[in-house]
Formats: sequence, structure tokens, C-alpha cells
Amino acid sequence: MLLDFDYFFAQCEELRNPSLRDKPVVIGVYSGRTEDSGAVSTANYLARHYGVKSGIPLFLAKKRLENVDSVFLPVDYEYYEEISDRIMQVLNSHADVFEQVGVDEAYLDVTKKTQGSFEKAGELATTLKQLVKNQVGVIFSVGIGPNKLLAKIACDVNKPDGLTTVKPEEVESFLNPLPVDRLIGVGRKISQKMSDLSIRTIGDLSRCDVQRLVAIFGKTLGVYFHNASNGVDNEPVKETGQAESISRIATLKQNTRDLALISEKAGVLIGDIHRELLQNDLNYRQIGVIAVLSDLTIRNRSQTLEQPTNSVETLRDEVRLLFDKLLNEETSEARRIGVKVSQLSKNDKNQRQLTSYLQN
Ligand code: TTP
Ligand code: CA
Repeated sequence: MLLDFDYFFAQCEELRNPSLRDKPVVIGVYSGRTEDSGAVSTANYLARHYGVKSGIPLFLAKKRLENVDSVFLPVDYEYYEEISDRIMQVLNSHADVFEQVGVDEAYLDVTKKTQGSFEKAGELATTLKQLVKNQVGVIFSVGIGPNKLLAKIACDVNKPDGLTTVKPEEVESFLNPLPVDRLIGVGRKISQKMSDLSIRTIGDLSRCDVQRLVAIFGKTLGVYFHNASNGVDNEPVKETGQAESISRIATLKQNTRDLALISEKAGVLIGDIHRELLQNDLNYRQIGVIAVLSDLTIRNRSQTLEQPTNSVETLRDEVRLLFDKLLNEETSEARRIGVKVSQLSKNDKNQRQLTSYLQN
């Protein structure tokens, strides 16, 4: 699911000062050259009724709101980030994988948590809306779909405070009637070019031959437009701020080829790595070892497991096997050794908590 906070900067200002709620509110980036020079950062929905939106010049916004009891405020990023952090914290613990995008959007992969059920995902979204409203006071819109592309487009069709679900069997009928510019990457220029080719809806685009799209837009964009218009998107939700790997390296007391000595040193590194895995609720799937040899050349060996795990025993056993293999294939002594775990993923232990939360 994609969560997008509604009219975010303006909503933050309303939160700080509820008396703004029944007035058009415009947040501006003032360039400082003259009193009204600059652009609109965002506006609340009341202001949008008067044609005020992100990107238009402030003087134009003033003109559109002439004789209307409205409020113009300068951006206060620090405050918006503070609110954003609080919301993200609430959301973070409710996903299998959580990816923050910018200040006011987040993708939540909830496939495992909901056992792939779109109904359960909808219930979870409703729960999250309630939690964030109670704990922070902010509303947002949600799109739920079989992939990021559909979640994003679904989120945009109903704002503010919307919740739109597109199930796999609904993808075609959902996408086909939408204008092409709903797809990320279709801006004014490209949408004009498509219109010249009589491609106006996503359905029109999906019926275009991929070779033709490649000939017109180039390989990358052409293939992307073909896939996107057919609802195909394989981008995984990527954990925000999550390390790609955790590794430790140390120098041996003396250069050696003795597996027992190397394993002993590796044991210390493994202890550190394991602690960090537990602290961050992470599993690993790939294990790597590195050895800096006495001639200072570097050697690596790695092993991928069938399943992610956080087991310290598995890590110890695999590291020993890898160093054994490495020593057998080299003739020099090791001088420094390192251990690394990668292909990290979030541990599932929140799943049970959430399931019981939904049932209560
Ligand atoms: P958006 O999510 O695009 O807009 P929004 O949250 O204001 O409104 P919506 O209800 O449609 O989601 O952008 C998030 C914030 O980024 C927005 O509050 C202000 C800022 N922003 C700009 O400063 N300039 C811009 O041109 C845009 C589009 C956004
Ligand atoms: Ca937003």
C-alpha cells in the first residue's frame, strides 16, 4: 500500500493552529525579492477550490483569493519533518517492509501480514488511518494494489482521506480509462506526444505494440510505458534506512593458516554482527567472509542460504566452512579477516501482534 499525507504542509499548519481549518490556507516559498514573489508550495483543499495549487506564483494565488478570508504562510520544513517523523514511526511497525518516500509518502509491503488478502489490507489501512489520526492528528490517503505502481495510482484517485483498493483482477478495468499522465514519467511533453499519436488513456497505451513504443520513446521509456500501462511493476518495497549489509573486520594477532585461530577471531566478529541483527530485528540470507592475506591481496567467499534467518549457530558454521574453503584454495597466510551478512530482511515477529490487534 502507498500512504500519501493529504495537503501535507498546509495540514501541518492547520494542526498547529486549528482556527485555520475553515479558511483557504496557502503555504508559500517566498523568494524575498518582493513581498509577493515566490511560488506556492501547497494549499489546503479550500484554497484549491479557488484554483490555488503547488507551483503557481504567489501573486497569482493572492489574486485568486482576492476578497477571500485566506491565510498565507511561509514554509517551515523543520516543523513538517517533525510531524512526518512521528507519523512514520507509527506506520513503521505495521509493515513487513517499510519504505519512506520523501516527507509525506510511504510504501508498506503488507503481503505477509495480511496473508495476501486485499480485504485484510483494507482493514489494516483503516486501522492505520485511525491510529495516526488519534496519535498525531493527520489524515492521509491510501492506495492498495498488487504492486507499487498500482498502489500509487490508486492512492491518487481519491483524496483527501481516501482509501482505494485495486485487486489483481481489477487492474485492467481500473487502469484502462485513466489518462496517460497518471503514470509516473508522463509529463506534459510526453502526454502531448502521445496525444498526437491518439494515445490518450492508459488503455490506449497498453494496446500499443511495445516495439512501436521503443521506436518512439527509446528502449527504457518504451518498455516502461508498455509494462506500466499493463499494470506490470516488479519494484520491491525497500526498507528505509536499512543497511544493505552488516560487516566486521579485524587483524589477527599473527599471520596464520590455522582454521581454529581464525574461527576464534571470527567468533568475536560474529557476536557483534549477531547483536546488531537482533537490535534491528533483521534476518540475513547471505554470508560472506573476507581475508587479507600476508601479501596484502584480498580474497572473498560467500554463501547464500535457502531461507533468511537470524541464527548465530548457522552464521558460525557457515563462516567456518567458508574460511576452510578459502584456506584450501590459497597458499598464503591470513593477516586480517572479516565477516559479512547481507540480503537483510525484517524479522516477522510483529506479524502475530498485528493479527491479534486486528481481531480485537
Ligand atoms: P504532494 O503530496 O504532491 O502534495 P500535498 O501533500 O500538498 O497534497 P495532496 O493532498 O495532493 O497529497 O507534496 C507533498 C508536499 O511537498 C506538499 O505539502 C508541499 C511540497 N511540495 C512543494 O513544495 N512543491 C510542489 O510543487 C509540490 C508538488 C509539493
Ligand atoms: Ca501528499
